[in-house]
Amino acid sequence: MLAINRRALMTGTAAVGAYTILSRNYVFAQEEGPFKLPLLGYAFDKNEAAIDARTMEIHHGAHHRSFVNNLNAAAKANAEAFKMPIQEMLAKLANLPEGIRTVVRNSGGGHANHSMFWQIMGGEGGAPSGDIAAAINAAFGDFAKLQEQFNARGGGVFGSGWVFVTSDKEGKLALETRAGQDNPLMYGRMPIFGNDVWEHAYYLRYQNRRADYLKSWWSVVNWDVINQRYADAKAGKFTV
Ligand code: MN3
Repeated sequence: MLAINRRALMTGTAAVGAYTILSRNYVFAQEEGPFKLPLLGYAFDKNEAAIDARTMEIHHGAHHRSFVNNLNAAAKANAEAFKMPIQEMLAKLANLPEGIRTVVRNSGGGHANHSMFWQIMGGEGGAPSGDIAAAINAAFGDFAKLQEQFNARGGGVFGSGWVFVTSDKEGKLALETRAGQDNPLMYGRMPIFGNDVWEHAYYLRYQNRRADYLKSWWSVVNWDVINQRYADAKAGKFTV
């Protein structure tokens, strides 16, 4: 039954895009266009130590996909404006045509934030290594102090938003929180890593216990990817 449905759906959605996920009772169609939902790069249960597989699946397949679909719909109607890479659009939000600013801010920010989020998880957590470790010590004292401040700031976000460790071009790190799907690129800094504190990111396992989610999240961060993002930021090669 499942296989038949899947085949029918794959065929039936050819007009709106070849990419579909059939998962339990959920089917998510993807619009065609320049924006793609990035693959996770690991199984849905890879972050089980902090985030359950079901949350990962819905968060990636439905929440993130809706940002991608919104961007593709906007790009269809404003092809010229969307020729700019997304990191540039976010950095130059105020200069974009007024008619697309909101979709770029919300869905472009959401696409960038979540693309980062999947990349920087799927790891083993533990203590940071490499250049990022030294930069954390320089900016925050030590890793334990960063975690304490990061968790406090993330816990303090009212409603939906994010907590980030950001870098400037010189590699100086700072903590920042943003409401909604705002991305640090909109404020002149590069997000090296960060945590999603919207309820959809943690509600199934943690309900209202955001502090517990923030605490356990560190066990799945991927320091190799974070080091690569940090190196790209310093080398002027940062994307999203
Ligand atoms: Mn989210």
